[in-house]
Amino acid sequence: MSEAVHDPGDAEPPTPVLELRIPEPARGDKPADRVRYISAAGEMAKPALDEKVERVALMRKQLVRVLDDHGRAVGDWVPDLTFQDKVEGLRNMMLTRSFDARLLRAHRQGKTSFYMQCLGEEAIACAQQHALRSGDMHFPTYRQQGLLISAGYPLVTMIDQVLSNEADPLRGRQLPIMYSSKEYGFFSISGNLATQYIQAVGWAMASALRGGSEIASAWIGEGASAESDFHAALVFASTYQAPVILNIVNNHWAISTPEDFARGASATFADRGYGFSIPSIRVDGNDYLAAYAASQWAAERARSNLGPTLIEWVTLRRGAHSTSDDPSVYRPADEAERFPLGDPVERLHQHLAALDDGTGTWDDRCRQSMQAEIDAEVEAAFAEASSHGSVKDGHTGRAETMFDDVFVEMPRHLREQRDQVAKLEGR
Ligand SMILES: Cc1ncc(C[n+]2csc(CCOP(=O)(O)OP(=O)(O)O)c2C)c(N)n1
Repeated sequence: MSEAVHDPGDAEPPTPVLELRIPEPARGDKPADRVRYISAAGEMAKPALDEKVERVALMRKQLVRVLDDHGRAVGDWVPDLTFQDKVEGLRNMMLTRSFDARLLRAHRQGKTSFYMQCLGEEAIACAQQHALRSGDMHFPTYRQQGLLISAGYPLVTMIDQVLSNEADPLRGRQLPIMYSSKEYGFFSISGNLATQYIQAVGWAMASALRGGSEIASAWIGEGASAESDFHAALVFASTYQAPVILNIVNNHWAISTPEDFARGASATFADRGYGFSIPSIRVDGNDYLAAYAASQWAAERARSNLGPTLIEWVTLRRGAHSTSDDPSVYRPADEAERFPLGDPVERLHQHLAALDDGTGTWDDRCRQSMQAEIDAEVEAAFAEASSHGSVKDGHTGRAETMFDDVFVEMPRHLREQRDQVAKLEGR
């Protein structure tokens, strides 16, 4: 306690001087400290869909895990996935990783101004996409490209968007990587963090109001969960029991800010949901099978009118925040190596290779040939998109189209401005 203000002539006890708690990074050196409360694979029981929030309270502290250190799937949460489903899951994660690597290279080659990868976090989006249905709507951040890729969205169109070329469906109006596709259940990404959380809850409420069967899935990073929009979304989601999955991807870093800052005095991010009476669980985000099972559980709860579920996905951002960031100045180089939950691609590969239940065979050679086929697919998509040009070589949408797609009938002053732009550009 700080020095007291005390007048010797005063009979009252001294009043303590107020102190403000300034958060300090509290990560210990032991790898386990990074994740807090690591449970063993299979340790967490799977509750009934309608289990009371108090009875799943422990799950906001612990960690749902399915894959053990030997790649075996154990416990109540083992999902009902075929061998082929799992191979497809691995392929989607590898495709996402290969896509990211190619676009990162494109940035280094000066072909795009900006890129953001999701290295190390692929399992979460890829598995959840597989657990949801067509018609459901994701409200993603910039780190869920795995949703689009797993849904089979054309890679060429994604690259067209990153290059802001003439084939970019968003006509160069969005920052590279801020995709949008209503058809693929991928709501337009907003650069303003957390806005998508309230939009997701509103969309879910509307779906229920009109008697639909589609659910929403809200996505946020742990850093952005400190924004007031996140809390407002939880008020509405819990009050109206909206059919929504509330994902918090805890990848341990918000650019250079460690997760401790946004978490504040809570022990976990999932703790946040409990205060709103929302069943809240922590899940090993690098375990594809756990990610699928938890997403399916939350989706079924939403579809059965049991309301929202909050999921804190524990993972690690293995790469830089974006191409504008240099993590070597604020975090140890061996962080990914020491991270106790490993790598999602390696773990699902290990699981497939260890399967001895007769459902299928998988080995390093299968993986190598899949990798070669994926890299060729990405390279071909890149070549095709590049043939549409890029903003860098002037092959971009025409400036006067910036006023399109906003009003049913364009107001007169905008029509005039559009014509002026066209004239300036010599059209
Ligand atoms: C409202 C708002 N505040 C700040 C930013 C700048 N900003 C962009 S990304 C980012 C970090 C977000 O970290 P997190 O939510 O943990 O997600 P991650 O990038 O780790 O996936 C910040 C501060 C922004 N885009 N919008």
